[in-house]
Amino acid sequence: MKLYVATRAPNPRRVTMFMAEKGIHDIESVNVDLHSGEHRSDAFMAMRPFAKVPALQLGDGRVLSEARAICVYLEGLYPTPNLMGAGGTERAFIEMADRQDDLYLFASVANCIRHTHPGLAELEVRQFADFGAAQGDRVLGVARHFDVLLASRKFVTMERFTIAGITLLCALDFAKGPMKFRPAEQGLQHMQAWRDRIAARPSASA
Ligand SMILES: N[C@@H](CCC(=O)N[C@@H](CS)C(=O)NCC(=O)O)C(=O)O
Repeated sequence: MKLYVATRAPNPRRVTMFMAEKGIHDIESVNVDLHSGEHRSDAFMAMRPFAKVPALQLGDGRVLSEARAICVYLEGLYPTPNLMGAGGTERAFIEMADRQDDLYLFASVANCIRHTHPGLAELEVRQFADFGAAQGDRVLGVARHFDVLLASRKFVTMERFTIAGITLLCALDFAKGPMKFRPAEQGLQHMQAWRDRIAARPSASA
């Protein structure tokens, strides 16, 4: 199998961190240069028509895309440690938390950065600065919600580390770069403490 990733890109990081948590080391990693537009080449788009990373090419040639779908596949192949839930109830609660991270926080961070950062002008054609700024304001509102949640619990959901923690960390670390968003500077001490604790896991620097 081959995993197509890109340096510093947050969505591939969701998969590489997931793999590191599971101790998966036998999947070849192929770097795609987003800044030179390699993901829009005919060869890459033949495999991944939406021109995005990550993408996982299976041994039989089929290609899986979307970070969460790739993780579902890997969870099936490498079931321990369980990161996506054992049994329907756990799976549902973990998926709920993961999708909330993704749809409410990650997406607003990505929209803010993609629409306001000059370095991403070539990826986001056209940029809408006002929309980007409004999405940045939304990040703070969503982060406040997480701060309240994390005041009374060690993990985002369940009593253990799951894929929802990976998605939240990747979103926060993405915001830390171009948006310079640091929870502590916004008075979100619980979220900062959670972030620092999770960032110390070896998988976070995989
Ligand atoms: N929903 C997709 C998002 C993938 C995505 O947006 N990937 C970014 C890198 S983090 C990308 O490939 N961007 C290239 C572009 O937008 O042109 C997933 O979950 O994998």
